[in-house]
Amino acid sequence: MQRYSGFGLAKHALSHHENWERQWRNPTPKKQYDVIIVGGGGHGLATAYYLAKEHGITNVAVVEKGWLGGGNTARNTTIVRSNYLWDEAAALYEHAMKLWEGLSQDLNYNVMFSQRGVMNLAHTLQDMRDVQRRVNANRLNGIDSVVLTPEEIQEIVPIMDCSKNARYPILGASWQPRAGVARHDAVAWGYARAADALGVDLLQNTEVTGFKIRDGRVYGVHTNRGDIEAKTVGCVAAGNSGVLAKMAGFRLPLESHPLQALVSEPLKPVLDTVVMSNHVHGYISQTDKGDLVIGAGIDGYNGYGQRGSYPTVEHTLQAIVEMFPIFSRVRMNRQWGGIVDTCPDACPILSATPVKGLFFNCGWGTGGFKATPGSGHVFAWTLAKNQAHPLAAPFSIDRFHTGALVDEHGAAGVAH
Ligand code: FAD
Ligand code: PYC
Repeated sequence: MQRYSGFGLAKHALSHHENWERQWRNPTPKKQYDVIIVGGGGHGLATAYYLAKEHGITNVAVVEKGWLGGGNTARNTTIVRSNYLWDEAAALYEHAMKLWEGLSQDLNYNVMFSQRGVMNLAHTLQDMRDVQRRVNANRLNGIDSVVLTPEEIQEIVPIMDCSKNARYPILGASWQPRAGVARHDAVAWGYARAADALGVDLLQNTEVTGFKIRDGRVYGVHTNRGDIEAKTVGCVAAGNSGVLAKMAGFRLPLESHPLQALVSEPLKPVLDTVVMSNHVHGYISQTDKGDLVIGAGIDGYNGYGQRGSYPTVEHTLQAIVEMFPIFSRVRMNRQWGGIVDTCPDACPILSATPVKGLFFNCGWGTGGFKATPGSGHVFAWTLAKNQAHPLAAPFSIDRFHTGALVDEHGAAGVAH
């Protein structure tokens, strides 16, 4: 990253932004690429970056209908952790965690990865049993995870009401110290800049409207800017994956739901970790700017609205204020929604499809931000070698026929 002296800062503060250097090109689509990635969110951009960097495949287009990182990448609450229950999921998310730990250096871009710890609260005896089971499973997989008592929780978060007569008494929590948050926009921009520098074409305002398929094999996409050919196409379109699968002539076992979040006015630093409660449907962290970032469980209906709704805000804030009475008079600034693509087992799909050469990376539901580097890394490998990466293999769509589901509802962190 560039460093500025005091004089440099003053010069840039007074200069006009028209002269700022662009971080990536705005190329005209070529007729043909080796690989097309549909979807310019964090996962699509990471896939393109690792294709170029690790496999030397640079004749790649990322085709994005809007602007880079404007989907769920820009709408999520940035929680990163790897404390999943089953070996297959834990291995995939821990692979991502290790990449997060070196990502700013790798991209030469500050993604503001902050390992401030993530706490998942337990409010009932069954919650506690689930916490203990998951923490034990995590430790067997070499993942840092501990069970906290209410006293230990109170020490880490002095402003939380941990008293026995709270409306939702806290019996304990799981705690992953290496978990935390990262800056979502910076993740998209860092991957975009690095992919562009390696020769990847980032095509914004370019919507895929259909697939060119002949004899059961893909050979390109139709877009609002004309047809583009490639023998390998990877779809990484989160909440729009079902729509794209339909265009290709098959169905995916996905449901699309809105998931909402909101932020408050900025406050002085009061909360230096992430607190989540699946039981009461609320979680909270504080950004470096001071805003409280608050999220809810998914909306209980299918939909493509990217808006917030008053009942969800009210329900979530009730839970937050019960846990944090200190926040009862904080004003909320903004609310929004994103479309999440949930699978029956709350795990992703990283898979070949019935159409040769066409692959899907989707189904991350409420929890894909944390997977961004790992998802891109293993999906790039899968596309480059036309073979499932060992960490991706358990997440093939075949599992919905064979029954080998990986049920991660308990670790999903957000109520489904
Ligand atoms: P996106 O960023 O949505 O990118 C997909 C892109 O595909 C979009 O830019 C879209 O415009 C593009 N696209 C779609 N259709 C087409 C088309 N036909 N042609 C071209 N382009 C197309 N996860 C966590 O791990 N931690 C969290 O704290 C967390 N909080 C969340 C909070 C909320 C409110 C929401 C909504 C989600 C949250 N998530 C969280 C989930 C996380 O945001 C997603 O799993 C992740 O960002 C998905 O990344 P992506 O790159 O696959 O999708
Ligand atoms: O998966 O940790 C998570 C998460 C937190 C908020 C939304 N998803």
